[in-house]
Amino acid sequence: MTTAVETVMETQCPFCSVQCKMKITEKVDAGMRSYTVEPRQNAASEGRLCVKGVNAYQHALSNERISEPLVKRGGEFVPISWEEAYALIAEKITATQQQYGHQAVGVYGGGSLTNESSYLLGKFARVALQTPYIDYNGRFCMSAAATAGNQAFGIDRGLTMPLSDIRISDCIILAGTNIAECQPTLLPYFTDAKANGAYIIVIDPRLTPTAEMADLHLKVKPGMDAALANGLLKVIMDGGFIDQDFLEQRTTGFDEVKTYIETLDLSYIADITGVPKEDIELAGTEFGKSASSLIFTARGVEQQTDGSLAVRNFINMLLATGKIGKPGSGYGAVTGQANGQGGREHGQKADQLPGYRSIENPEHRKYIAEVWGIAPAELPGKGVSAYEMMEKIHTQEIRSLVLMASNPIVSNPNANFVEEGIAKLDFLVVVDMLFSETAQHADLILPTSSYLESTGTVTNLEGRVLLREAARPAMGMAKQDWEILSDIAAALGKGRCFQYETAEEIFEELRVASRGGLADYYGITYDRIRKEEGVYWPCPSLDHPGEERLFETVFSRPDKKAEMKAIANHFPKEKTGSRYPLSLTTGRVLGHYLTGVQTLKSPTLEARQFESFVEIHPKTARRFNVKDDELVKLHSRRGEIIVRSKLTAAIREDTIFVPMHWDGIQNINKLTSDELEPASKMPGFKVCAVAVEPLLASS
Ligand SMILES: Nc1nc2c(c(=O)[nH]1)N[C@H]1C(S)=C(S)[C@@H](COP(=O)(O)OP(=O)(O)OC[C@H]3O[C@@H](n4cnc5c(=O)[nH]c(N)nc54)[C@H](O)[C@@H]3O)O[C@H]1N2
Ligand SMILES: Nc1nc2c(c(=O)[nH]1)N[C@H]1C(S)=C(S)[C@@H](COP(=O)(O)OP(=O)(O)OC[C@H]3O[C@@H](n4cnc5c(=O)[nH]c(N)nc54)[C@H](O)[C@@H]3O)O[C@H]1N2
Ligand code: SF4
Ligand SMILES: [Mo]
Repeated sequence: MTTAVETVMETQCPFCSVQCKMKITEKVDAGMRSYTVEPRQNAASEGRLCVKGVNAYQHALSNERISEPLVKRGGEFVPISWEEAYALIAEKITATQQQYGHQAVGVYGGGSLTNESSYLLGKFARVALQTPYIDYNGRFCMSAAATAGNQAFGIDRGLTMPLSDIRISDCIILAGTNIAECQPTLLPYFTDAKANGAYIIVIDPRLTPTAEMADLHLKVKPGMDAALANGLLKVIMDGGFIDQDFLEQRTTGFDEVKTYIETLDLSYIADITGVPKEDIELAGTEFGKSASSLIFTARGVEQQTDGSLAVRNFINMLLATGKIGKPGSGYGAVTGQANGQGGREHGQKADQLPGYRSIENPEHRKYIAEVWGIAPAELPGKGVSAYEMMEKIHTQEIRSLVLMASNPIVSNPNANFVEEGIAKLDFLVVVDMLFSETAQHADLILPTSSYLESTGTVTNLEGRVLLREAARPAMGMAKQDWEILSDIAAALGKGRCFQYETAEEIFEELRVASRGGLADYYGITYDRIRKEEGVYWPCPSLDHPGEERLFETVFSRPDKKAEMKAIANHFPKEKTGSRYPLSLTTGRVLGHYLTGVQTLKSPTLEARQFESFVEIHPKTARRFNVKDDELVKLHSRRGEIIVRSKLTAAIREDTIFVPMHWDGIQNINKLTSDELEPASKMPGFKVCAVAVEPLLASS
């Protein structure tokens, strides 16, 4: 008789920014493997898990994992040893750089990487490759909110307050955030707030599961949030809800805002935003009269070519009423990816050095050069944003690319153009654990560890630094991301600066590198995280508790005040018209994650939803001769795709919605526009002009 063998893995979900903890038990009995997944208590998720977390073991243990280095020969991927892989990279990168210069090699990262790996990726680009060209997928995620936070407050931390403030707040605005599907384990914070009497306002062109919970749903036209916030500011000012003392002591710029708002007419705002005037009045009054208020924004507001401006206008509402830095009041940009927060602090960004330092500031360069053991002059200057890197790939200014933790052919806007560029690269190295559409174009694929097999810290949406420890050995020949980077650096002759045995050693260096910066991790250690179940940054010393609530007494700008700014009404750049009559907006569904590489490899999640769809209002469908549940063609100025129709009155009549989780013929980014917001370089994923027609003419 055989006895069953059980392996217990204590881990943390690889997907969204809540970072729920869980226990996975693998049971092998008579050759049969089975798994049970249980949530584990932790502060943010309070012991909850969503359907993605419950099934996250499936892709990680899938037999489709890449488990050895693969080189493309004659159009086929064939296995090679790590030594051969490193030798090939050294040969190709050296050849590119000798012929075209250091900047001909680019590095592209992602917000799934741990703090240790994303820190090292930045160091790898600057020290091992000496290239200015590094950026990452967070450019498409948090960049607009980051720009707004840096400008208004002087710091970019997603939530200015702990999650526990939600339950004690009197009025909560959720603008362009679909918590119920995108951070599902946080939903009870909001339903509890509602049970405690909070008034909840959701701003979204669709009646989402999040909007269903609201007291008031403002079904805004895509791209019109900044104007809507102007309308709300008008109601707040006309109602006398402003906090004069706070404005005088803690802010600058209010007079400019006031002067502009006084020129506005609420009926006109109602007209251009598509939100009835009475609803704007009701929302502004509820917000204004509440004793405490929170505003959350996510990608619906931010992934626009005015993303940072729209966010600033929501921040204007909080500042005008003095509702920040106090219990139950504050601003939250709901971070997206597992390490979307930490991944944007330690040097993956084109213009950034660790600790949120600037690569253009001589003092900052000097400090980091010293930590890295190089001369400041050896540090390259600033690079360009993620999509701008794709443009440089297209023009072949960048000829080789090291890609780690992203699938840009599916996640960048104007995807046909991006794919054309990627196909031109002389040499593409992809570090991944699964075959993404982009990995298919690689010359070399290096197998990385999944979340179950790697150790490192991630910073959740609250700014709380958590430790995820390896729960099982690496699959096959896979290594950890930071090991791969260190090994490549050694192959390039830069091993001296990349001598690490463990992730903790990298974290120890990161602590010092971030010390004194805006995102100061110096006081955080692995031991502290283990004992305290996570530590908030900023945390400048070992005896500092970490800051849960920011801005209680001062803001982080040099003058210690928050900056208000008038945001003039404006419209999305790409207009609908006779050829492209509808606004397309894009986003997510509960069961899938980003470009679907991981969740579509999970049989349970794939079965829930195996193909993409377009949400279209029944009246609009009739207008364009589209029936329910049939294949339709969508096209924009940039491309076309085919998806299945889903008729629903939950969406505005002038808008259609398609999720982003599918590639190939269902890749919605073949349609989206590459117009970028000047300040943040965020593309307008959430609005472009499209046409819809049935795939087959009806008989
Ligand atoms: N299930 C699931 N969860 C996820 C992810 C996932 O892929 N799947 N991804 C994670 C990541 S990386 C991120 S960034 C977050 C994203 O989290 P969210 O930003 O909440 O998700 P989205 O669905 O992209 O967009 C949110 C809402 O914005 C609305 N919207 C569209 N256009 C507009 C507009 O012009 N104005 C307003 N006010 N709203 C608009 C959409 O209808 C949608 O309901 O989710 C994280 N969690
Ligand atoms: N139209 C439209 N486009 C969008 C958006 C939208 O709302 N609408 N949202 C944007 C947003 S917010 C985001 S965040 C981007 C995300 O878009 P992508 O950056 O393309 O994100 P993923 O699909 O997560 O791709 C991650 C890849 O990294 C691999 N991976 C996962 N974890 C690790 C790891 O630890 N190490 C390594 N080496 N690899 C790993 C996965 O297997 C996968 O192949 O998409 C953006 N694109
Ligand atoms: S996807 Fe997010 S909410 Fe769901 S289990 Fe994972 S971390 Fe938690
Ligand atoms: Mo994201």
